[in-house]
Amino acid sequence: MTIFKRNAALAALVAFAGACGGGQPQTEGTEPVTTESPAENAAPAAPAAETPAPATAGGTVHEVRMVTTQNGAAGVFEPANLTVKKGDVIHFVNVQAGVAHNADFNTPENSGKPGLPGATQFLTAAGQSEDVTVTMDPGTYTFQCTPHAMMGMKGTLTVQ
Ligand SMILES: [Cu+2]
Repeated sequence: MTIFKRNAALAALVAFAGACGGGQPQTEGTEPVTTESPAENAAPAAPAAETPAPATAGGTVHEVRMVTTQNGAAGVFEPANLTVKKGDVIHFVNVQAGVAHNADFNTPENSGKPGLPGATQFLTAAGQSEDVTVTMDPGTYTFQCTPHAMMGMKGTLTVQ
């Protein structure tokens, strides 16, 4: 009888030990993982860079006004001196109707210089214009209005 009791007690002890054998109940590493929302902030596409208008074949356009003076007896280029780059365009425009002006680079001062453009037509109407492309190499050139050159209608072009 006593043996039986003792065994029972042992069994109980074992059972108890067994229960505690595991030690502290281990919480498996189940740290709450806050899963970031996978919804990525779809960054708005960068606005397309402003694409500048493609440069035209010509270079910078320089306007030179042909202004009549002395009641049509003479004239001046405005500006009379300008600096450009090869490939630029000179936009000659007549200001006053009734007086003919042109722009001619075939002047005595330019004699022998290569690449000179031809003379413009005679511009007689107000606002009439003609473009001249700078084809000369760097240097200084004189241009004039054929009818009014003797009256001082001349200009100086510096090509850089
Ligand atoms: Cu003139």
